[in-house]
Amino acid sequence: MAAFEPSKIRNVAVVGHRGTGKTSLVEAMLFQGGATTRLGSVESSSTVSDWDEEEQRRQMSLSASVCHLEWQGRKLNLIDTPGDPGFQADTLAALRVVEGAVVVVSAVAGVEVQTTRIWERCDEHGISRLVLVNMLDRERADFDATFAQLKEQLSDRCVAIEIPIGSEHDLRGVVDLLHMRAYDSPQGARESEPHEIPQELADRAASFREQLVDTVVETDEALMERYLEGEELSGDDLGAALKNAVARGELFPVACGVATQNLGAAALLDLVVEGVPSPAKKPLALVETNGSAPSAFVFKTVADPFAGRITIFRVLSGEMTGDTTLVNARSHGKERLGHLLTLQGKDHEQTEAFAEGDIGAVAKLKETATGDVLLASDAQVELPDLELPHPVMNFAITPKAKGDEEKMGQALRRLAEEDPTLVLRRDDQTGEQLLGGLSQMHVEVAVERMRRRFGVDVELHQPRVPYLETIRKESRAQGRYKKQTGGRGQFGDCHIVLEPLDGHVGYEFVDKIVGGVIPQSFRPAVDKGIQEAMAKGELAGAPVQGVRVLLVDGSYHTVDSSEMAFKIAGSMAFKQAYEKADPVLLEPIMQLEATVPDDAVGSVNGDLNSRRGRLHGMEPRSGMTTIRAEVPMSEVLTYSQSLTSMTGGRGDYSISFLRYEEVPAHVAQKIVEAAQREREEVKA
Ligand SMILES: Nc1nc2c(ncn2[C@@H]2O[C@H](COP(=O)(O)OP(=O)(O)OP(=O)(O)O)[C@@H](O)[C@H]2O)c(=O)[nH]1
Ligand SMILES: [Mg+2]
Repeated sequence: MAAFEPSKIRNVAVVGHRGTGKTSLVEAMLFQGGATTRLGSVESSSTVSDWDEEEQRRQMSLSASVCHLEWQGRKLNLIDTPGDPGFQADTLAALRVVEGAVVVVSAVAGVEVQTTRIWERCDEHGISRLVLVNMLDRERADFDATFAQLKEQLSDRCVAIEIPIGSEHDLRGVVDLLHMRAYDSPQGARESEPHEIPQELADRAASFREQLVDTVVETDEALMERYLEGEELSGDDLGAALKNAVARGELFPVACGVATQNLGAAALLDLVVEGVPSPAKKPLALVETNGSAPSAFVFKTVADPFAGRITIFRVLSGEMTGDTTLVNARSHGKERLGHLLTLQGKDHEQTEAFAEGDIGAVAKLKETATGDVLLASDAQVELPDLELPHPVMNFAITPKAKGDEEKMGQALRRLAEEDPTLVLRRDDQTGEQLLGGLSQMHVEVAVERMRRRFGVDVELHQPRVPYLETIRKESRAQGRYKKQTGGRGQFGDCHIVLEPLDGHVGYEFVDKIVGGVIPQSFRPAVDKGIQEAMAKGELAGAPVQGVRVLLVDGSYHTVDSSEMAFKIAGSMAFKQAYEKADPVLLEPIMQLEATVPDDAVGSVNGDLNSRRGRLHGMEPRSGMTTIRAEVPMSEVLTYSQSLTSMTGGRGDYSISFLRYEEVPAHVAQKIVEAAQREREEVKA
C-alpha cells in the first residue's frame, strides 16, 4: 500500500466512559467503511479492536487498539480506547497523537465521570470533537436529557445535528437537522433514501434546527450577515460553516447512534472526514523536529511473548520507510527498523512507508518504549510528558511456585513496558515485591496476563496503602557528626531549617550558606543525606513530601570532614528538625462512583459513611442511582465484596485517585502504632 499524503489522513480516538459502546462503534465504522465484511459484536468476542483474550473474557477494552479504514478517499486511523479509569494510560497516550476524538455517551446513563475527565484532556490538547449519543434503542434512553447534560456539563458549544425518530425499541431512524430530512433505521441510516420528516416531529425538528442555525452562524460572520438579512440558509451552507467550526474546536456536533445496529456510523465517518483537521493542517508539535527528516513518537508498545515487541508510533515529520535506522532520543541508541506495519486490531499488514502524521507500527525494536521519540539523527530533544497518573493500588505479590521470582520479575517488566502505569518495586522496609496499578482490576488483569502469556502463577496479598508524611510548621535543627578517636576522624556539622511547601508536595533544597562555613563540595552531601532520611519518615516509615530545606549554617574540619560525614550530619539534622515540625500522615483519597439499584441506596450510603466517605452527589436514573463520594483508600481496599453483598450483585463501581489529605488524628495514631510494631518485628 502506498503512503497516504498527510492531507488525506485523519487520526481519531474513540473515547468515553466505560461501556458506552466505543468498541461497538469502531466495529460499525470499520464495517461501514468496507474494512471488514461482517459486523462483529462484543458479546460474541468478535470485534476487531477487543482482540485480546482478557478483553474478550471481561467484555471490556483494556488497551488501545489501532484500526484503519478508507472513506471518501481518506485514510482514517481509529484508536479504540478503554473507558475504565484503571486502564486510562492508553487512552491518555492516544489523545496525544490525534487531531480528533469521537466522544461516545450513553443515552441511558448520560454524561459520566470519565466523560468529563476525557473532555477536559481534549480541551488541553485542542482536539476537535464529535459526540455520539449512543444506545438510543435501549430502555430508558433519553436523547433530550442527554443533550441537555452535554450542554450543561461539557460545553454549551455542543450542538445537535440529528434527533432520533421514535425511541427505545421503537427507534425508527433519525432526522438530519442540516438538510431537514428523515432517514430510516436500521442499518446505516445514510444508506437509505431520505424522506419527509414525520408530521408529529415537525415542530420538534424545527426548534432543534433553529438552535443549530443560531449556533452555527455565530461562528461565521459572512453567514451571520446573510442570515440577518433574512436569507434562508441551505444545509450545505450550514454544513460548510459547521465543518470549519469543528476543525477550529469551536463547535461540537452531536449525532445519534445505535452502534450495535450500525446506526450513526456513516454519518460520523462523513463528519470525521469533513470536520477533523488532517495532519497537514495541524502538525503535532510534540518535539522540535528537523523539517523533512523522519521522526516518530511512540505512544504504545505491545509485549507479545511470540511476536516480540510491537512499537506503535505516529510520524511527527518526514516520511518513514522500512529498512532504515533511527536513533532513540532518550537512550541515544540506534534502532534498526525492519518492515513497517499497518495495524487492524491484532492483524498487521506490511507497508512501504508512512507519511507525516500517519500512524503505524514496527516489530522487534530493541529498547524503545512508550513515550520515546525516534529521530533520523541523534539530537537532544525534550521528550513529551505523557502526564500519566501514578499507581495508587499496591499489592504485595509473590510467585506461587518457589523459585519463580526471576520469571515473575521478567514478565512484569514486559507488562510494564506495555503499560507504564503498572509499577513493580521492592518495599525497602519489608522486602516485599509490590505491584502498583491504578485500580484493583488493573492489577488483577496484569496477574491474569502473567499467567496466560508468560506462564507465571502469582498470588496477590492485601494492598498496602501508600501513605505519605509531611510537616505543618517551620523548624530548625543542627546535625553534628563527629568521630575523632585515633587515626583519621569524621566530622560534619550543619544547621537546617524546614519549611512546609504548599499542597504537601515536592522537595526543595536551598543553599543559604555564606562565607564558606561548609565548603561548596560538601553541600550536595547534606542534601543527599536529607533525601535519604526523607525516604522513610519517622511516623510510619512513609516517604516525606512537601518540604523545603534551607541549609543555613555549619562548620567543617580541614582534615576530618568528608562527604560521608556531611551526609550523616544532614540526615541527623533532618530527623531532629522533622520531629519539631509537627509531622503528619497523609493518605490517598479516592473518587468512588457506584451505580446501584434504587432500593440499595440507603445501605450503600450508610456503609460509605462508616468508611469515612464524603457523599458528593446522587443521580437517580432509570431505576439505578449513581452515587459519587470521596473515600480514603484504606477504607475501600476490599469494597467490591461489600458492594456485591449490599446490592445482591447488581451494583457496579469504579474508583480512581483524587489527592492526598491529612489522616485524622485518631486514625493516624493506629497506623503509626502498627508501623512501629512492624518495624520492631523486622528488627527482631
Ligand atoms: N442496545 C445497545 N447495546 C449497545 C450499543 N452499543 C454497545 N452496546 C452494548 O453495550 C456493551 C458495551 O459495549 P462496548 O462497545 O464494549 O463499550 P465500550 O465503550 O467499548 O466499553 P469499554 O471498552 O469497556 O469502555 C456491549 O454489550 C455492547 O453490545 C447500542 O447502541 N445499543
Ligand atoms: Mg471498548
